[in-house]
Amino acid sequence: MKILQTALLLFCAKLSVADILYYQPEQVHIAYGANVFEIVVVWSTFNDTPSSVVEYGIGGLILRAEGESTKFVDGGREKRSQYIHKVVLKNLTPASKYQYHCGSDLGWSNLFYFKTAPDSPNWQPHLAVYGDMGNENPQSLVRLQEETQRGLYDAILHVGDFAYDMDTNDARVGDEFMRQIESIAAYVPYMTCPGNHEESYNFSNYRARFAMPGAPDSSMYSANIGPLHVISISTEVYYFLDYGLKPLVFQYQWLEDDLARANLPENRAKQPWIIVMGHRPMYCSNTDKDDCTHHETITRVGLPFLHFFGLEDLLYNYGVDLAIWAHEHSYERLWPVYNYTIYNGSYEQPYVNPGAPVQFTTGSAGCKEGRDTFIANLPDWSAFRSNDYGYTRLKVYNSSHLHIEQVSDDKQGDIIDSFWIVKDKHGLYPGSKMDWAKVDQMRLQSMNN
Ligand SMILES: *[C@@H]1O[C@H](CO)[C@@H](O)[C@H](O)[C@H]1NC(C)=O
Ligand SMILES: *[C@@H]1O[C@H](CO)[C@@H](O)[C@H](O)[C@H]1NC(C)=O
Ligand SMILES: *[C@@H]1O[C@H](CO)[C@@H](O)[C@H](O)[C@H]1NC(C)=O
Ligand SMILES: CC(=O)N[C@H]1CO[C@H](CO)[C@@H](O)[C@@H]1O
Ligand SMILES: [Fe+2]
Repeated sequence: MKILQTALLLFCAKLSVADILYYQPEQVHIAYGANVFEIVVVWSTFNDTPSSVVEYGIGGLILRAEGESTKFVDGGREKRSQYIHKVVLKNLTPASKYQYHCGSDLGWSNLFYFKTAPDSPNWQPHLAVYGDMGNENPQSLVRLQEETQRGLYDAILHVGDFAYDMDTNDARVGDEFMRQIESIAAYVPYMTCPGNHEESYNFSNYRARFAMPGAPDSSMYSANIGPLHVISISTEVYYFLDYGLKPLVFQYQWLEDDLARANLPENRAKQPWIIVMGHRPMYCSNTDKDDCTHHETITRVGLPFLHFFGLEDLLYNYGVDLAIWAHEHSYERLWPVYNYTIYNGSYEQPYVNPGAPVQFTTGSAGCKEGRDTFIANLPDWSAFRSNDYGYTRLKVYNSSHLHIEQVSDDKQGDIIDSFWIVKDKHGLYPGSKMDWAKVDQMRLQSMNN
């Protein structure tokens, strides 16, 4: 009898390890779908489940949506695999708190919640923004957890460099990081762009784990978040040229199309604020040997000699309001600068109708590489810099006022820098050379759709 019991126990134990335990959902995170009333729920299981389900609703789990899973095999030696499930929740009711859990009949996640945006032109989205956080030494995480769960933010922008690195230790570091950020990313849309630490195996960990809106994959997309048109790009296509020029050229053309479309009057009226986020900055005054410490950043001026595909001209010509970068493990705010010329006469009253895109770098959320230092002299285009650990808060008040502040983790959450961008009107800068043929082309395209 005893032997039979033990055998049965062993059999069950074996079953549970192989067939039950790994059906349990983990690494839950959400993102905006095609619009802010669509939420994409993403999670992982180590064995596949017959279905991928989110049960959700306002005040109870009364609704159900199904999606699908994709097998992801890491490129490392062990070829570890997992199943990444994606379910899109559509037509959500505005300004509502939804509860949800995800999984299948073989196992459900914890109960989470998110709040949908109001369906109003007066919505004032409030975002947390940072890059370079890491699985080890994620300095800003605890404050972000606290503030996210207290409902301070509508969404988060993680500007590249996630886990250091997601593929490390056969992608176990990626799994650990995704578990770590569940405490924020399961509650507010976690919007991303790839950084250099995501490069291994052709950015496959990044591509597989995040589900950003738009085609063809999570490395370039745009999202309308109330009055914001947020464009996310990969600066890495300029640096890892062993993947060829095709990704760079494709992205450049996609970006110009997206900017032209965003500038159609009917679109710019709804989303006056155009923000571009990418991992590596065009300007920086750090001491490390990065491209931005030299004069000619490849993202800024384009390919060597030919100078094709430079981003600075594109951002300037299409009236981008704000560019956000990371990668340097510090915070640095710039005066409105174009081609090393500052387009603002008054340093005391910054950013009132600035004559060029405003930009800042926020890559100090932590990570095991620590802080980056600055060169001794403050360049004239640099307005403020600090290498305190921390992150940025961005809040849009209305079509004329956008506010940004930098939180220091070293100083217990104190604000070490804050500024307004104030605009009477959005659109082209005095010297902008927008390609109007491109805009017309986008107009035709949008009419045909
Ligand atoms: C990298 O991945 C992209 C997207 O999946 C693919 O189109 C491209 O061909 C890949 N490049 C290489 C060199 O494998
Ligand atoms: C940028 O500045 C450089 C050097 O001052 C100049 O040669 C170049 O023509 C400028 N580019 C543009 C697009 O104005
Ligand atoms: C926009 O918001 C700012 C900051 O709250 C406020 O001072 C300003 O009056 C607002 N403008 C309009 C047109 O509501
Ligand atoms: C507020 C302010 O000083 N704005 C200035 C920004 O830069 C342009 C171009 O140099 C000036 O004309 C504005 O007066
Ligand atoms: Fe980086």
